[in-house]
Amino acid sequence: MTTPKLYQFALCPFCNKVRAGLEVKGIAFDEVEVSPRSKVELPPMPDDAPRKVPVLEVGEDVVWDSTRILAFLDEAFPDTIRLHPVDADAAARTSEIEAWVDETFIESLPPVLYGTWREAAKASQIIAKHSRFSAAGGMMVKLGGPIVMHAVAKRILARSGRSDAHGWVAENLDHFEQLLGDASFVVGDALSVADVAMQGALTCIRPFPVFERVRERPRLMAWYERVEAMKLRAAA
Ligand SMILES: N[C@@H](CCC(=O)N[C@@H](CS)C(=O)NCC(=O)O)C(=O)O
Repeated sequence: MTTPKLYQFALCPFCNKVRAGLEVKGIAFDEVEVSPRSKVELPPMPDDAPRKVPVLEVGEDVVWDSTRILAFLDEAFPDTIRLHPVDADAAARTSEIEAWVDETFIESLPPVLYGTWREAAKASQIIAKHSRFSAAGGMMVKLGGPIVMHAVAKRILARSGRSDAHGWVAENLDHFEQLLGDASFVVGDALSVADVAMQGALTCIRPFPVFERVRERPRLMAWYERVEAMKLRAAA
């Protein structure tokens, strides 16, 4: 089989969610950083497919949408750790939490990735590290992207009716911590797509000041590291 290719933006939480899935499964992959405006790097896709990342290409298969990609991985790589429980109740619970991560938690992230100029500068550095765009194109992505995203982040925060971006993330962390309780994983006693979605999204904010809000919660941090250790073991 050819090496899977993940088409991504380095700082897209949905892409980090898929990366976490690939990593816990120990699936080696190549990453292609996509230009945010033109998205010229994307592979050919049907007309009705959204021109969004993440997109995963595995041989002839081109799959888009993080939720669909993680489901596809369980089918396409049956010898790897399964992310979707076989038990119907557990499966429903994991999907519910995955949807909460996608719709509620990830919504609160742009204001802590780009909300202050310090954060936007950090974002720019990370994007630069992943990009292999031409000098002019690269400059547009490194500087233009974070400037545009700074404005978007401000709009998202205003729309939420809040003024404290880090406080918003902290509220969401409270919710996830309650779901986790004292358990090792968020649903049942095995890793699932619910853990992968949240841990991937958190990995996206790890280099940013807001990650302090995770570090200051021992139970949450222990869970984060538990999933991280599974990635390292799968890679070994
Ligand atoms: N539901 C999709 C959401 C993907 C998504 O919103 N991706 C954003 C980046 S975080 C994107 O590609 N935006 C580009 C655009 O809308 O032009 C998923 O789970 O993959």
